[in-house]
Amino acid sequence: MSGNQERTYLMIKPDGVQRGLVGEIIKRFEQKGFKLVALKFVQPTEEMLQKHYADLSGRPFFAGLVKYMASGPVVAMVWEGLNIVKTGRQMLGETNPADSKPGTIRGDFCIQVGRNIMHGSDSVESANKEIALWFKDEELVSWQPADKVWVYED
Ligand code: IDP
Ligand code: MG
Repeated sequence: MSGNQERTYLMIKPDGVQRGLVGEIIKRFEQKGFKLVALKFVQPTEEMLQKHYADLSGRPFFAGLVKYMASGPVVAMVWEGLNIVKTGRQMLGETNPADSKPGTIRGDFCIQVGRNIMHGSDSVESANKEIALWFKDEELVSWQPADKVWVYED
């Protein structure tokens, strides 16, 4: 797999959905030039979220985090592109919106860490794990964007 095919798992959290930010968030990744590989609108179970956030299970905010994340539907997505894990995190901003720069998603659209509207994988390894947790292989769509040669040098 070439560098241009790096993938990340992005998820618009229940507050992002409730606040009508789905289109705005997806637009930013589309406009950047990244490629959408999979997308679904789901009501996650607490069990899924406990798995998704397993690394944080010892943290005091874990129960509240799972409850918040299960409080409504989320938009689960896989996106692809050169350095997308790192760039995706930069587009999201810091975990705490208070530390996020204007121009980032969290910097522009939210205020508190417990309502930070969006998830993005923090490494290629966790991206692969998260993609496998949220999507079946056959849900990942293979297609060639028509603008590929205008986004990448080769
Ligand atoms: P990340 O989403 O930027 O990767 P993580 O440290 O992986 O940040 O935390 C996962 C999620 O847990 C955060 O996005 C946020 O929703 C929530 N969270 C993290 N720290 C706190 C906290 O101190 N209080 C409440 N929620 C938190
Ligand atoms: Mg994280």
